[in-house]
Amino acid sequence: MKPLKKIYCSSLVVIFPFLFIIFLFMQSCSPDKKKDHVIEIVTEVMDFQSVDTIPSGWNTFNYINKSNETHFFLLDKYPAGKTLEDAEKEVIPPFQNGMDLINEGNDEEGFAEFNKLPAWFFEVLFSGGSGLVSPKNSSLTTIKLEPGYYIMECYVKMANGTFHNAMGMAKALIVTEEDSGHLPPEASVEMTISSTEGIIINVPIARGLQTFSIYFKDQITHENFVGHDLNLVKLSDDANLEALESWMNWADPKGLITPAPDGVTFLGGVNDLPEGTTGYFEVNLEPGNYAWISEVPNAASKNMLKTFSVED
Ligand SMILES: [Cu+2]
Repeated sequence: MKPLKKIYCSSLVVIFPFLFIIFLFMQSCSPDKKKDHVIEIVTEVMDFQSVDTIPSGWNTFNYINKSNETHFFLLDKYPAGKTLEDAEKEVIPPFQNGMDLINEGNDEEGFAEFNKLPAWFFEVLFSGGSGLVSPKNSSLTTIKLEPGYYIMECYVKMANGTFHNAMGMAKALIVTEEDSGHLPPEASVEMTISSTEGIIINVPIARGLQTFSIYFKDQITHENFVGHDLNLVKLSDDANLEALESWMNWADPKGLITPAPDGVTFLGGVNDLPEGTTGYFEVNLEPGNYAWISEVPNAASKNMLKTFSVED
C-alpha cells in the first residue's frame, strides 16, 4: 500500500499544478470574465456615480439610469491643461445663456452667445459614451480611449431649459497610460454611420442578445455644434417619428428636454466617436418596432433616422 500511496501522492503533485494552469486558462477565456471589467456608471437623480480613474484602451461601460429623466453620458477629451473648472467658467455659461435666449425667442442673440465659447473648446474631442437612456433603462457600450483628462457629461435639459451638465452631470474622468488589456466584443451586426450616407445597416435584426459594431466612417460638427451618434429607440404604437426627430436637436427650445416624446423608450447606443473609430453596443431585443436615430437636426434628411422591426 505504501508505494501505491506514494505514487498516488506524487502524481497529484504533478497533476495539481497542471490542473491549476488549465483552470487559470479557462478563467481568462471565459466569456463571463469580461463582465468583471465592466465600468458601472449610475445616475440616481442628476449625477454620475462612477470611479474617477480608468485604464486606457478598450473599456465596457454599463450606464444605468435609475432616475426619472432621460440621460446619456458622453466623454469629452480635454486639451492639455484644461479641466472641469475651466468648463464651468468658460463653456457651460455660453451654452446656457445662448439656450435661455433661444428659449425666449431671441435666436440671433442666442446663437451669438455661442461665439463666446473659448477657442480651446473646439479642440475638445468627443470620444464616445452611451446613447440616450430612458428612465430605469441601461446601455452597455464599449469604446476605446486614449489616455487623458476627460469630462463625462449629459446635456439633456430639465423641463425649465437648464442643461443637466449645469446641474451636476459633468464629472472629471482620468484615463491612465496603463492599457486595460481588453479586446472589443465580437459583433453580431455591423453598422456604419457617416455624414454623407447616414446610418448603413445591411442585415435584418433578429431578436435576442445582439452586439452591434458601429463604425464612424467620418465625423463632422453638425448645425448644433455636436457630431453624429447612434441611439436605439423602442417605438410604441402611438410613437410619433416627427416628434422624435425634432426632439433630437438640443438647440431647439423643445429639443432634448424633459419630458421625452411619448411612445419612445431610449435603449442607449454609442455617443459621438471620432472619424475612423468603432464603438460597440450590446442589447437584448424583444420583438417589436424600433428606430435608429442620431442626435442631430433633421436626422431623417441625413439618413440618420431608420426604423426596423424585430420579428417574433
Ligand atoms: Cu442628463
